[in-house]
Amino acid sequence: MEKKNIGGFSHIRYRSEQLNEQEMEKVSHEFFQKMNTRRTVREFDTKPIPEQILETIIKSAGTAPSGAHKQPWTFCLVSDPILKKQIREGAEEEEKISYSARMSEEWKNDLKPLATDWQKPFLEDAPYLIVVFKQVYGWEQGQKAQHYYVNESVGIACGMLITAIHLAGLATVTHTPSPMNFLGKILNRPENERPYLLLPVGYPKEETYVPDITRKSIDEILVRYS
Ligand code: IYR
Repeated sequence: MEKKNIGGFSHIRYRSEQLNEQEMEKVSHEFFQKMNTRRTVREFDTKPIPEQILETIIKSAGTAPSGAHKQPWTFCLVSDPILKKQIREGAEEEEKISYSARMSEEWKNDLKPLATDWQKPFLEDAPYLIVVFKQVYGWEQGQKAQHYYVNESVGIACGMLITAIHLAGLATVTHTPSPMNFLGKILNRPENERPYLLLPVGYPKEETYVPDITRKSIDEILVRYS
């Protein structure tokens, strides 16, 4: 390994895998096609999945870039049925209030095409829940350590997590019960960790339906400055 000392810190030579333009086009197009088949799923099969697969998926999320490389994330992998039930009950309690009192009429109208309501059976049906926590600060050698760009870092890691779930042929829904402090209590998380996202992971139910909606076209999302 070729090493260099830069500013008193060890650096290693980086070599990226070089593709020719034809290969680049093929690989990026195939990746787009694969990603374009991802859909948010709200009905899951209870069929078990080897835990090693979930561990590898979480390792992929852990490769995300983060502010000052602080890696300000914790991924809780929940398969214990008692905890899943408690999480479902906690989420439904909040969601019931959200749907009946906290969400605006415009918000509820916007959600109509998605056919969601306060009931969250997927939190018990899916064999795993990944509860992502952001660390608003860390602990290094017994000292409080500052974390930077925590929301951005954890958001990027969650994007990579969702990608890894999809590439494994599994499904998820980005569930954000609000407020979600019940998650820290149920999972007994330390004070520096705040719940960020709740992802049930499993096989989609054999016969399930997703909204017949389309994605914005490239012309709607891309502005060129050439
Ligand atoms: N958090 C609620 C409501 C909800 C809000 C949005 I914005 C969505 O895109 C979907 C649902 C729930 O999970 O049902």
